[in-house]
Amino acid sequence: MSNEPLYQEAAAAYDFGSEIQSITPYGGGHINDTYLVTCADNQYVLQRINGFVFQHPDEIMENILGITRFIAEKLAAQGEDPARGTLTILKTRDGADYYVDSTGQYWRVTLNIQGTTAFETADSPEMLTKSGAAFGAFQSMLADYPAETLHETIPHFHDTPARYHQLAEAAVNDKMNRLREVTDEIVFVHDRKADCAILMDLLEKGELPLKVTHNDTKMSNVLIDNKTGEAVCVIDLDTVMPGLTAFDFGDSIRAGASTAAEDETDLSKVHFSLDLFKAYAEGFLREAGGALTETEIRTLPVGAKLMTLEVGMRFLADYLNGDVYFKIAYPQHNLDRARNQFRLVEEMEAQWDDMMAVVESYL
Ligand code: GN1
Ligand code: MG
Repeated sequence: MSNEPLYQEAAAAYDFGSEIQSITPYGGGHINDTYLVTCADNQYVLQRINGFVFQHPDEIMENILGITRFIAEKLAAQGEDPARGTLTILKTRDGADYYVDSTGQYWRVTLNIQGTTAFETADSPEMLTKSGAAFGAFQSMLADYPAETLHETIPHFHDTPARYHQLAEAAVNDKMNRLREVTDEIVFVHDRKADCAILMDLLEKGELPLKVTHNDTKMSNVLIDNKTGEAVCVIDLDTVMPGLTAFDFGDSIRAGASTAAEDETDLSKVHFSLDLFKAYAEGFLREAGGALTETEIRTLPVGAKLMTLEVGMRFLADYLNGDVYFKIAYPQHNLDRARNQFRLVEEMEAQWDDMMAVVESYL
């Protein structure tokens, strides 16, 4: 075995149609390793699937192939270009949908959608309305997808009480001896323990329907056209699974309706913007609203609060566990992210009645 970097071994498994000019790290994802492969005639995205986070990468690829084919057919029938509107998986030289390298890690390649950008936060309310419409349309398009064929890529992904439990376990174990630094944060979460169960309880009682959802609808998972500002394509399909509409709406709000990046440490800059919330709701409900029940619409703000609290708990648990899940750039990164998300939760609570009024105007 040579000691060339693994991404080069992976790239060599593909025929890109023209000579590779460069392979460079790409994007801001916290989980997979992503590279942009620039060739003479085209660009591709090469990704190593994180095998710690995703225990069955083959099942992920099966999900993604099914979903992208389904969406591609619908786009083609509407006269739209599937190569821009959804991800296209490139086959290996051996005709496989992914490559397993000499160390057993999984790689995949998609066409890079040219002339687009993934934004960490929205530039304007209009951008948020467009990304809301894109995620709303994504959910509508998958409304008749055979959900029973989807693998659950991460079980209990948005089961907030389960996430609470994982945090409690991390605190009890206190592997890194960091618990003493985070007592305020633990109290913050504990005070909201009852809230964690709101959505899962409604699901269990049959009052909220299970849908095919994206489950990771942050702003940077929709590509925006550099020229027109239109939302072109929803990406990062690793967590498409059965879920609640409130998960997708809520996760977008968490990321998109904040005035600062997810890891901004100056908390005086971190605000929940009701205007951005309104803007996203407008786009999302225009595209998905027709199919939603009254309870689904009324629980959208709960989704926003719980997705924010939940990922804050996940960052905090990962900090306590020694940063084994999310990529970090410095030792306190996960703690800073958690504090940032909890600040947003507080701001949402302070603007709760206004959030409710926005969604109720759609009933
Ligand atoms: C992770 O991979 P990325 O960066 O899109 C995480 C999401 C979190 C997000 C927080 C599979 O998403 O659940 O909301 O970080 N994905 C997984 O930025 O855990
Ligand atoms: Mg992701």
